[in-house]
Amino acid sequence: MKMTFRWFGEKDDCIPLWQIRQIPGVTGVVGALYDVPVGEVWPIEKIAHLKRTVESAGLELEVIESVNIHEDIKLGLPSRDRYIENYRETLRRLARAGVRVVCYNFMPIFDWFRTDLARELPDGSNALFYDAGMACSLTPQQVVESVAGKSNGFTLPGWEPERLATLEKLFAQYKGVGVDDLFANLKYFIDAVIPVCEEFDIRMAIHPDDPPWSIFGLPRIVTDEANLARLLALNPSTYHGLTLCTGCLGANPSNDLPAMIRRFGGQGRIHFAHTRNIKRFPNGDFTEVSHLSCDGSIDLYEVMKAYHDIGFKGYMRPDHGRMIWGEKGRPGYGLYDRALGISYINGLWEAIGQSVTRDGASKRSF
Ligand code: DNO
Repeated sequence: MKMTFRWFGEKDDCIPLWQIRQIPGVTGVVGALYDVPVGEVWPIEKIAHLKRTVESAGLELEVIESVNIHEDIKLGLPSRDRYIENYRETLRRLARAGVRVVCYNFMPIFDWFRTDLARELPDGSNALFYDAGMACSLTPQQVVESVAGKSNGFTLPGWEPERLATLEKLFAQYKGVGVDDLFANLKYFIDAVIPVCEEFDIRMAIHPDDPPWSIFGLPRIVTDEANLARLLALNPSTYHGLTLCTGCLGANPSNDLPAMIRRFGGQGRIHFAHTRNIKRFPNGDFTEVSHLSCDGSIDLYEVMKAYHDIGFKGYMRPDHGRMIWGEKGRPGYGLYDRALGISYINGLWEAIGQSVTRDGASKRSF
């Protein structure tokens, strides 16, 4: 397992690389180019600059999150071929720069979705919150406005204002696009990029839908074990794999996360692990919490045990954290709580490895 930390770049992250370098166990950052319009080829010089910046801080750049997918690809429009060709070229360039995994999502219009970016928790910290009732009563436009107004001045990943300015048009385009269409459009895309991935040794890792159910009547397909199996079956190459996000998939209580990790990880199809906790409420609301198992609904010990049991060698990152100790920053992406999350994950990993070694069953791999 290789521990990483998401970083939004020199201009758009208030956390400097030297601080990330000092978090125990972190070997690399998960980066991206945020100023290249979705669908365009990533410029070689910009990739090289990002790589140099990260490496000169003593860190690796082996994971990109995300190379976003143009809506025309998700919609299956004839113009998709141009965007897919661009994507293939971006993959070649990233692979030549040493990137090994690309995380992406296939959610129509919206990326992750919350109703509140700073809900206060009993200990005075705050975190991202999903209010199920409010999610049904708000219009997409109201959601966009409320998210933009509360992001502490940062553009949130997946919530780029240019794209969301055309909401009405996008919703009209998705009329009549159902789950089967989305699967077919994903297959078309994956079949086109996987040969490049195989040739250049770079893996695709699709991120689950967050939350893992339909919003505003839009289809969503990366939601549960059956759908993950269906999407992996679209192309048998192990270069076509998953980002297993416990926080996203865990919002649905029927998702058995350790079982999914054992099944898909055991098949070599999990390339990237997002590890975090959430607390579900009986009315369908959920809040993000610290990574600690007893603070939320997800048993992180069982999650890490499953990764350990399958001998997970992929990349992991803590996912969102709370805002604690008065930190002001990008919602979900402060330094302190994510660093605490890493230390907790490292502790679980070491303890699981030690107990396994003592039983004589296997060796520690961290
Ligand atoms: C939010 C993230 C997502 C994720 C994308 C992957 O904080 O978890 O924006 O990066 O869905 O493409």
